[in-house]
Amino acid sequence: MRGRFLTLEGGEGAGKTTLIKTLKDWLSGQGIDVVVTREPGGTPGAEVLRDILLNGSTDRWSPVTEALLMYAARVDHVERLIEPALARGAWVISDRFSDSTRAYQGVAGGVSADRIQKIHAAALGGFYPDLTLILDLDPKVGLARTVARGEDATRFERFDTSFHDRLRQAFLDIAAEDPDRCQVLDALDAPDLVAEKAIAAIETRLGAPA
Ligand code: T5A
Repeated sequence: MRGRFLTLEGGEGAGKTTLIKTLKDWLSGQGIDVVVTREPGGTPGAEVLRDILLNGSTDRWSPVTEALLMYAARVDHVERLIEPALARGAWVISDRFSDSTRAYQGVAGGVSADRIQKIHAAALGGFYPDLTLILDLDPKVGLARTVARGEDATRFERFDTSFHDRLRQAFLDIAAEDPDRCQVLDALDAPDLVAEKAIAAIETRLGAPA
């Protein structure tokens, strides 16, 4: 049986990586083959593109170029890792996917939704996640969490406050446009509660893992 494709989305420091660890343990505990991955990245070629996308000055790439580079990485990721895993019955959990391009390069970066949709269709046809969990958080809180972590800021973390405010609204709008696929979670909750609500959403929307 084909596996399931689950994506986590949200602004900076929303808690995706933290939640993914719990979801992986929960699914593995039920005997499910789980593949955890991330975007941009996930395959050797896509990780090379991640490096040039996340490092350097904020104006290194225009939003359109970023979108095209994100999709170049995404096609490699889908063809070489995600599709083969789903075909063998594994569940794939990706830290970010196409909604990040819609939000970051689209709404926050100014590339029209129509243009991004055309890039998606040309690159991946009708390939979308089965379920997307959107971690909603005040960007000030999320960015403070990433600062507290002590790592160097990525290009995107260094964009201005209004960029991050637009991002938050963009993810909420994506969820409202596609309620069958997307579930919003309050990322201000404690990690255990976020995980409890995420598991409930997976069971309700995808059925008990088997
Ligand atoms: N991008 C990506 C685009 O612009 N377009 C695209 O198409 C794609 C795919 C990726 C960047 O690329 C951009 C978006 C991003 O800017 P990244 O380094 O992978 O860069 O950045 P993020 O995906 O934002 O990941 P982060 O690691 O910064 O954030 P997470 O994974 O959401 O957060 P996490 O789990 O690491 O938590 C951050 C801190 O908060 C704590 C954790 O312990 C950690 O210290 N924490 C909580 N604290 C309190 N309460 C909770 N519920 C907490 N959950 C976690």
